[in-house]
Amino acid sequence: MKQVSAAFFLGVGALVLSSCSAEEALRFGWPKGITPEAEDMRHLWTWSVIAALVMGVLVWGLTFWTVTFHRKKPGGDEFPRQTAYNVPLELTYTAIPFVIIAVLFYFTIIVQNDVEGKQPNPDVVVDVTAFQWNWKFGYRTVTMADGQVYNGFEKDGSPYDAQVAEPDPTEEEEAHNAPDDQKNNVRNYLKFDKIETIGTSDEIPVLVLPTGKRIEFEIAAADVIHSFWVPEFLFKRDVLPFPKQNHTDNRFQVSSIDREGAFVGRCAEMCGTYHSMMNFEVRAVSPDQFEDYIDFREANPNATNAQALESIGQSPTAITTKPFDTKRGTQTASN
Ligand SMILES: [Cu+2]
Repeated sequence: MKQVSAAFFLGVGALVLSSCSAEEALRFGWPKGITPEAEDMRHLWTWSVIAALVMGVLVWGLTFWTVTFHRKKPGGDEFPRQTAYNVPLELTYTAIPFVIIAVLFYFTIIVQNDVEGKQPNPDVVVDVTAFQWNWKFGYRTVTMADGQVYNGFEKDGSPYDAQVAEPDPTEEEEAHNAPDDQKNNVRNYLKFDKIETIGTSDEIPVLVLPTGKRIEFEIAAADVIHSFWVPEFLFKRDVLPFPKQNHTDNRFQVSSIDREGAFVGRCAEMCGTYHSMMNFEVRAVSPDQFEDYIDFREANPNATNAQALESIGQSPTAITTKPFDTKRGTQTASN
């Protein structure tokens, strides 16, 4: 047993030495989270891996002990002592896995409840719309430092392309009278806000958010299933069209973002040809800068998001990722 524990500590020691720090080693490959929820998940992950390693070392130890010290002796033909149908032994090794599962289950539920926990009146509510192949972010409500609430909600959507074309009254009438299953084609679950950031093929959408504030995301897809993923949140959730009919909880919160900076976001659900270019960026800024940003965008509805970012001294374009070059049109038959 002494050798086994020595081997374990050697293994952990090697892990620690091979990386920059013990903290990084104990993340076992996960990114450094920026929300309290991410930290909770990281603790669960770290302890689960340690538990699995302890169990692994025990099993490997027993395996090697068996094959090393209980080999067939040269010349000896008799069977070793048989222990099949040993009821206490079998009960023990049935009971132990149940205990392990129960412990893992308990801590998983605790962390899951924490991650999925929502509180009324979050400081910022963002409407996230995913579409092939980009993102739209709208600021629905923002509670300012003086307690004033900015309300930027404009309307629920009709069909998605109705934001450019006026809805056709006959179409609306038809949709209204359509059988229930066809009514589902009316995408009035989509949200439109006064301040919106829409990504294009040339520009990565930068979602500006304040640090230290509770933020709610309401996610919905305009077409197929996408997935909202910010690796540093250690969290992703599928973005479905028709969230209600698809029985998905399309709202989640982070209790705060604890570090300023730029963090890449991605679509994590294979959603078609340009799925891989469906990136965005979360730009976490101080609450003061965030208020200035909202004020600027409110006062300058025709200004671009890049101009608003510049007005608060931030890089106008994404830092963590760049638009994907499809190289269309530059290729000829010969290359
Ligand atoms: Cu997607």
